[in-house]
Amino acid sequence: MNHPRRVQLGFRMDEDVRRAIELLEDLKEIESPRILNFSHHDLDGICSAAIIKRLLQRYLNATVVTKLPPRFMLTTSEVEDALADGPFDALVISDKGTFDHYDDFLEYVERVLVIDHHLSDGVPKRCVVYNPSAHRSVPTAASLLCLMLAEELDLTDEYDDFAALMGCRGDFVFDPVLDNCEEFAKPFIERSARKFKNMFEPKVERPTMFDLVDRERTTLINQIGELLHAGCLAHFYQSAERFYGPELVLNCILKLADEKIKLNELNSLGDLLSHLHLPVSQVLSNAYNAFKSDWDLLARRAENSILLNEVQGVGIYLIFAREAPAMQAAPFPAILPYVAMTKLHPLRTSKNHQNVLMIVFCPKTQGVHISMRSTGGVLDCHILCSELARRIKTLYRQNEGISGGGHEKAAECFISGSVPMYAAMHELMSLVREIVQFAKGGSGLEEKVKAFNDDSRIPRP
Ligand SMILES: [Mn+2]
Repeated sequence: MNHPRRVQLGFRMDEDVRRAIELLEDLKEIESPRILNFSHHDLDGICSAAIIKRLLQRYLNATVVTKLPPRFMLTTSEVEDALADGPFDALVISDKGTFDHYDDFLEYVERVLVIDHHLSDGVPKRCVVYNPSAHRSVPTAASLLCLMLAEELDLTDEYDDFAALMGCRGDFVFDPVLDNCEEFAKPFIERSARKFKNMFEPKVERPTMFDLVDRERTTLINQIGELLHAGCLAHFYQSAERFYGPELVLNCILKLADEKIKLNELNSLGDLLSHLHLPVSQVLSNAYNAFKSDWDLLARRAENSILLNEVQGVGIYLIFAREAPAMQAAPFPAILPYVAMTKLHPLRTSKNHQNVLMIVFCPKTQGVHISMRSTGGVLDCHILCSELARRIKTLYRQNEGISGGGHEKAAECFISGSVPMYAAMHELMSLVREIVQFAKGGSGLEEKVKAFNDDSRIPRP
């Protein structure tokens, strides 16, 4: 038995966890079940997919088909396409949001399990959903939730731990240099810091995309996270067009386990790459070099952000810029929003705000991508992005191609289709002006935010 690791208090008592466990236990009745897993194409989603695949192969002797399509929300046509490979006994949707239309997939597959940590836009009622953030924000990563489920069912090993740790890294759950961490993940991160001491040791090297406050030091875990994040983008760079980045990264993580690489003996990225054989190691390091030069380019573009206003201690800034040339077609936050994140803390300190909210307005090949990143405070990125998407949908009577949401401190809004760029900017500015007026008119910003909240049907206590 490997259950003394009762990682999170009350985990087993959670009704949603119990239903998720039951669904997986029931699959034991089927000899070698076929399971379809759709996971988010970012680092956390890929790490979730790695943990799910390893668990289901071990525990159920299952055949697991993993799909990492380049958009966040899973659609019916993607499910239909995947079913061309034959029927499945279960569909697992990980780190891809919690949407009520996920219930529709029960028409195609008998069991649907959603494992997620995004704020919800409507919780499905008939599938099994494990999402601690379904009704109020509980910052964590989907891969940690997958690991916790795996620990309840079966023996896990250091490679599952490593995958969950990388997922937490990708989703900014902890900062190993500052030694801080979101509450939910604390027991796990503390355990990992003991297990992978080599990866948590601060060192004076180039700061990574994950070093948001201390830009002097970094750690190996942040460097590996950045390398793998760049790997997820590999197919956008010409040298690696025949590889699909997310699959490449998934295979790297699985390979470390297959080859039993001693993770606690790695000392540098070079060590890690040397275990990954050609051509994969070459593709990864090329993508990483291209990523770093794109980063420097975008850091210059993001230098002159514009202060729009300050609302109850939150300085609201705007960056209006294009993505790196290779990323202009990426339908997700590729590099620029991460660059913007590194500007939050310097602005907070130098301009004396309690908090900073950065809005990144980025015209792309297909429409406009608006990202919001904040250090916290009264403005909630998820609510603002959801509200913006809702307004533009209503104005343009268009549902396809417009979406918004995410987390309190990081959210996205995608606007494509027939909506012109100036209209997206106009609606964004009206929203900001409204918030400012409410705040200054004394009628309580919380009430306004709550009104958005009710409008967008996001249940919160
Ligand atoms: Mn995630």
